[in-house]
Amino acid sequence: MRVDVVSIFPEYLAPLDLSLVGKARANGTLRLAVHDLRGWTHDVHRTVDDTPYGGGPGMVMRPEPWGEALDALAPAELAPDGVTLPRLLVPSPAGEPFTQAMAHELAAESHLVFACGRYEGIDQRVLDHAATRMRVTEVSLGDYVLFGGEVAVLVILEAVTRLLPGVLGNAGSLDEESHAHGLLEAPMYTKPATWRGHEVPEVLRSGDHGRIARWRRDEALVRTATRRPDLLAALDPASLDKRDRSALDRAGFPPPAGDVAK
Ligand code: JAH
Repeated sequence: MRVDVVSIFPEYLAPLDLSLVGKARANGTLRLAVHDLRGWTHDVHRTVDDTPYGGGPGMVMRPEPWGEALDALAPAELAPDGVTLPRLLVPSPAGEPFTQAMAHELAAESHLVFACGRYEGIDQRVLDHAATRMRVTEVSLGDYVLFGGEVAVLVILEAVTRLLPGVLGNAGSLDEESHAHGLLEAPMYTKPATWRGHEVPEVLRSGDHGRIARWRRDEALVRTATRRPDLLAALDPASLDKRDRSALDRAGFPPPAGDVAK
């Protein structure tokens, strides 16, 4: 996968050299380039912002450097595979929520371009014009405001890179992890069996794989009901069988209405 990131603080993206994202870059799985937006300015002060039309506080990123950057990185006539339009991602508190499902979607793309805004954001016409030759998605990591989009890009690229073929190997199972099945995961433990007076639950040391699977499923259900009632409510009621419902009931949660599986 090819990825281009445009920012006025390219050094903010330095962590992408590290850890497993850095390894995916080093072995060619991820062809990532970070670009300084100011390289597409022409005035002596390399200006990237200006005052907002209509008034108000703060500054807005001016369109001209962004237009040149996107012309250079995603020329209209030259998609990498000659067919698919590159995908432009713009982190913004006004974007659509980033989810594990979106991470999977992005991991299947051949070319991503990230535009990191600062200040009050990027002139809207940059996105409107880009949409004539790229697929544009404004994306939010959650309901809070940062100084700019750079940290959001770090998060998104970490979530996407681990889904690229060959990055995880068999050590990490993508279909058993949190959010693959819409539930939070059960707690995990390792040795020693007793630590500072706290014991690992007996069931996990029993060697009874059936009981262990049931215990983990119950923990996942109760955790999800407690911490993320929104996720529980979004489950297909038919994905909960009688034992699931009884686990929720024993913990004092009304199971979602609907047909019971099995
Ligand atoms: C802030 C440009 N949802 C996290 C997030 C993403 C981007 C921004 N803030 C929060 C942001 C200022 C300018 C982007």
